[in-house]
Amino acid sequence: MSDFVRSDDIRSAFSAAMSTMYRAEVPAYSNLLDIVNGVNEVVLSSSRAADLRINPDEDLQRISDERHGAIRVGTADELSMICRIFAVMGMFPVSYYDLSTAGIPVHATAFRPIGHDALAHNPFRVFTSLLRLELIEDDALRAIAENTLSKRNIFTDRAVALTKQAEEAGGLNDADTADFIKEVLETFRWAEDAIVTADVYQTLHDAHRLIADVVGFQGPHINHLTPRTLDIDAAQQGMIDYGLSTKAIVEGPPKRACPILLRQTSFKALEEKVRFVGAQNAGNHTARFGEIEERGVALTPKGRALYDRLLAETRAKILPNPDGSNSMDYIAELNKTFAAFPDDWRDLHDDGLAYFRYNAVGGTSGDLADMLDRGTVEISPIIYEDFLPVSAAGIFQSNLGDETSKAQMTQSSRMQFVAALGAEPADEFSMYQAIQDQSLQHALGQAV
Ligand code: OOG
Ligand code: NI
Repeated sequence: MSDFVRSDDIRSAFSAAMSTMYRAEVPAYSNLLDIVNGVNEVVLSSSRAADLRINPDEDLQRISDERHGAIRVGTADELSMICRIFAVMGMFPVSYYDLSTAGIPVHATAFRPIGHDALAHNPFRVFTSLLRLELIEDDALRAIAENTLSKRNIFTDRAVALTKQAEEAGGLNDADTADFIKEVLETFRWAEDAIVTADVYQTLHDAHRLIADVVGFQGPHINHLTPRTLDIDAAQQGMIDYGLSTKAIVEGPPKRACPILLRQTSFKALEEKVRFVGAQNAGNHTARFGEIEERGVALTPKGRALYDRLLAETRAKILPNPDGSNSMDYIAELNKTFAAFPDDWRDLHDDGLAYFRYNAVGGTSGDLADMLDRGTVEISPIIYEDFLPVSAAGIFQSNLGDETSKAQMTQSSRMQFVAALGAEPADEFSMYQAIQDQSLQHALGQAV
């Protein structure tokens, strides 16, 4: 079926269209892109680029591409349709994230490409949360929310029809692809018109801000798009210099020679004008924000366990105040605790803490360790493509809470999520492992 557009190309085009739309909707996002691109150029032309071991065939051209966005849907039907739409773009659900442990009434997955080639082509991903209505305690309010959601349709008829067509025929041609992108974009577009009255909005908001954001509007507007920076500390400083009000600290691991997992920071949500049903005057809603991220090497289960332990240890000693008043102390403690995490590519590799790709640069055979010592095989980090599910707050809360009942709740909510999605999310570790195994086979095949 050579006249079908490759799903990788549909995803790239969709990601670009989404970015263009969001740039027009949220001008500060444009500024953020400029800041990040400037920082990336500086890093790429410095000696740091070599130290990062960026894989040239994989990462160089994709760094300035969009990295991730996020939406929140309200019903199982919405989630399963989104799943089918993303599949047309070669994006599949990976991992399950339970955010209720951090006091947020949603659970989520990330739709993203899988496999080395698709990721190298365009790694666009969308963190997609499903509201957990059952966590609304007030029966009357829950009924209002359910009723409101049951009446909305977040997809255009044409988007649904083209998705079915793609599923049945096995793809979309050029013209249909253009149409598909345009129609699907409508689901992510911001619309000022709320679908509830100001009173209902306020009651939903009082229950949880996020409930008002999901239930109050016609669709799951994209709430942020996050470019990838190669130096988040420099980019954060750029945001501050530009006058964007950023979060006090960068989330995740500390600054390191060999970056691991994911470090993120954001600027605060915009206050936007909305029109509530039946209201004379405009109201306000805050939803959309800007975020940047620095991605490092994906960790193995052993590496991840060490990361989780060191972060929990740090947070048991000091929690960052939202106003930034103890940021310096927090960062100092984080650095001190993470001194226990090896910060050298070869150590991370040899200790089985992180995933790598192998590249044969000289023809040889023998022991892998020898080849690495001699430099005939080189390693480059496999970049982490997923998310850090339980934020610091979540880790802290689970330390306080009743572990057993939490575990049970997580188990049952996961099953609910999988049923809503209509698919089992893939396991992130096994996918990194597969990429590593494949590259080793390939490198050894070349090295013999
Ligand atoms: C999604 C938050 C998760 C990230 O980068 O960790 C996320 C949301 O706020 O809807 O995007
Ligand atoms: Ni994000």
